[in-house]
Amino acid sequence: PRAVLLSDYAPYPFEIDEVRLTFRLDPHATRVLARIAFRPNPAAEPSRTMRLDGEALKLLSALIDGEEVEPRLDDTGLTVDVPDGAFVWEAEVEISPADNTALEGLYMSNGMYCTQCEAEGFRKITYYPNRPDVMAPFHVRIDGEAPVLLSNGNPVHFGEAFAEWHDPWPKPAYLFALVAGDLVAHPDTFTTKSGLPVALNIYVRPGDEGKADYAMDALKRSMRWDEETYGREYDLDVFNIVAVDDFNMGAMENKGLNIFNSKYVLASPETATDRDYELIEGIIAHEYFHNWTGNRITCRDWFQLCLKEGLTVFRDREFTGDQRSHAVKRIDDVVMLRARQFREDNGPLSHPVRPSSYIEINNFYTATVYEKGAEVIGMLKRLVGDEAYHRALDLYFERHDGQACTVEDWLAVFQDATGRDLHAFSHWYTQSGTPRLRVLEEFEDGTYTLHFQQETPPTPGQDEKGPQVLPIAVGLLSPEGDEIVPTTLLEMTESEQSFTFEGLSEKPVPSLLRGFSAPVILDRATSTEERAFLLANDTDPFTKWEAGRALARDVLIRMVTDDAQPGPAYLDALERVARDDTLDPAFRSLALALPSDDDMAQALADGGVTPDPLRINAANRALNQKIAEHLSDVLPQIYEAMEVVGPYTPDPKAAGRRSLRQTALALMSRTDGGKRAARQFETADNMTEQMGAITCLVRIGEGADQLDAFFRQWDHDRLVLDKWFALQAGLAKPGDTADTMRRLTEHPNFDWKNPNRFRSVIGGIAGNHAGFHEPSGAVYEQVIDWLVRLDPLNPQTTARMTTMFETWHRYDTDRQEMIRAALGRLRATEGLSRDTGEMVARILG
Ligand code: DPP
Ligand code: ZN
Repeated sequence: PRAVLLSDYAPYPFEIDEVRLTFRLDPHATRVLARIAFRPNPAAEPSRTMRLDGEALKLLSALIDGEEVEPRLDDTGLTVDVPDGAFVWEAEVEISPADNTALEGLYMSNGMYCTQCEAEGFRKITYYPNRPDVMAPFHVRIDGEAPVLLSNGNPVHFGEAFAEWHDPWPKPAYLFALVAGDLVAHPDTFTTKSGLPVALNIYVRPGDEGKADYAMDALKRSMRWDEETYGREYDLDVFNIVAVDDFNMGAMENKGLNIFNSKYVLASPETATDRDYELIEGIIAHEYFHNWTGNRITCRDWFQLCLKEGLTVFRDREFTGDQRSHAVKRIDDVVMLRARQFREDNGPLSHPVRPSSYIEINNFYTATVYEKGAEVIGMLKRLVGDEAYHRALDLYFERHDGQACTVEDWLAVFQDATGRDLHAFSHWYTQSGTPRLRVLEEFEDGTYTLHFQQETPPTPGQDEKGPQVLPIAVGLLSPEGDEIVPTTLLEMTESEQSFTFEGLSEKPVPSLLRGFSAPVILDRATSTEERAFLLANDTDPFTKWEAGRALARDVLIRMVTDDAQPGPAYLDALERVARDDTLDPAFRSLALALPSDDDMAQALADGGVTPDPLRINAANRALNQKIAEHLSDVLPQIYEAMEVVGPYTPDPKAAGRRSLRQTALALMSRTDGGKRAARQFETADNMTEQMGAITCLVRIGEGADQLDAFFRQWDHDRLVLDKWFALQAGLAKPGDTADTMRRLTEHPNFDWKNPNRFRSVIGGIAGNHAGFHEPSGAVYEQVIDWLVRLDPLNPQTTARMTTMFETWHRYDTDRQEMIRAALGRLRATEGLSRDTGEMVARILG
């Protein structure tokens, strides 16, 4: 397969005035009639042949201006001669949604028709210039028996077994959507700031009624927030969301008809955890916010994916921060960024926020494009300030509404709105790798100097790196713990740079990279005492938490490398946090948690030590045990004090209390044999507490009866059963992991064709660091067996799962060889998909 290059971009030779589609639905023989009005694109080279993309389509007829034509067909589309000037293309194709297991294009899920067209699924529906810079209004007619027939835009006409929809907003084909099925609406209304009424509906399967209230509430809050924060109003008469059980991704922002993985819509207190509620809120917001950042202003080509994704992630983070807690949200996001994006950036899959080449674009919906893309926006906002940021965004919407844009357009808006030269900053989009930031300090005659040095290690295809523009937010504390210099932004642009603070009476303690102001790895030799001091005294919640995290990491490293025991400085500092009632419970819960085993493997590898997964896991357990013993007085008090009385509500305050309570329960379970957890399992009336209890039990090797009871209680609920599978996969003991995986995948409820279920087991194993890397390599082999099996059916999910092997270079030579051999076997599979082929080739390097 050939790589697509950013440098090869050329505009499409034709524009489209209107697309009219008619669907005659049938599971095995759906007919799609397309009538498309083309005319030459004045901005492109004139062409008398037209290329249309198409895959797995049976062409029944093709006409231009009413005359039959004979296009030249090939594997990826067709070419046809066209007249001079405007013309109308008409084609009828037949497709088989029931046989579409890739879940891309038009497919079926539980008897319901649905679509997924991002990035290039529309070419499996009809012949079309399937690229985001070709935008058109769509008129869609659906003929089908299903009671609910939906497409984008506004409804224009309904009748017996048909529906017509019109979407007046020109859009790229990746935003097309169609849904047909036996669905129940959860209706509501919203009135925009300008007074326009919008009919809102969330469609779910019969039986799931009553599980859409929270998503609806989140949607209305998102709509209001985008009006108030960005001045963005909704622009159609209706906004529909549909929950689908079989979905490769989280959700999709199709114009006026968002389609969601049901996992991110359906919730009830009995079936969803606090974390599920928070994800639903965030993803509903994310997809809604795409209406402006993605749909009204879209991407010129797929290299610009971060233009919509980085910005929309940034916007949904701001929203969640406003709805809940900015401090907690920032910490959560940094934990995720390090776990996923730093990990990616440190291995063979490292790529820039804007890649310059791909084989399969679906492989670039990555943590780098999304999360690092959002970090880049956050840095930009910090550098220009809040007011200028919003001025630039206003200009962006004003200048580019209705267009397909590039990163250059985005940066030009900031340059024009602020007068700032952003050339150096633009390297964040093109240079891959995580910068290492080294810090030395100096104090003399009342002057305190911070010397910074940055370096970005080589990454695939990029050996030489220049310095990045780093916004470094810094505060200074006096040795007594008072803040003497409040948060100040230092702007680093060179490889080496120093900043001074004058007029200080004594050497201060620096609080560096407040709010995690740049996505870098901070490297600074510091003492346990100083970290404990910052954990106790820092005013910035992120750096306060970070100090505790660094303490825990240092302790774990010494436990792994020197068999050291955790010292009192760490344990006492932790106890002070645990006892500090002035802190937000959600924050306290985060501060008491340890870095994951995967984080520790990365930290050890960064320090030149080959990580041993079993030792890391043993150290984690030993440290948790020590903490539990050290905090044995205070944990039961926390557990009692954080009880939330009354009926369950998913609000952030109650959720924060439950989170801290769960942290206490998890620690106490290390020393009480699971007594309290078993009691909580009996009495829990909500999934957060039920799941919390059973997790504690399984983690300490107990809970067999509870797992059975849980299964019997929930065997009818797909989303809850996913949790049951994921829990066992994620917490299997290293020696049992291969057997556990076999038992789970042989279970009658292991519906491996359902991406959520597949991910719950195979992804659960991937998250079980010691289990995945158990020394015999048997788990690697089993995972590969499953990827070989899934690939012909669902290349996208298979390719995504290969990232569990992206860190192979960290480990000892035995593991490296076993992983390489296992991946080699996948690579050699007859007929391997382009998706998986590209990923395996990149991972193996
Ligand atoms: N564009 C989608 C999103 O919202 C991709 N599934 O991220
Ligand atoms: Zn998105």
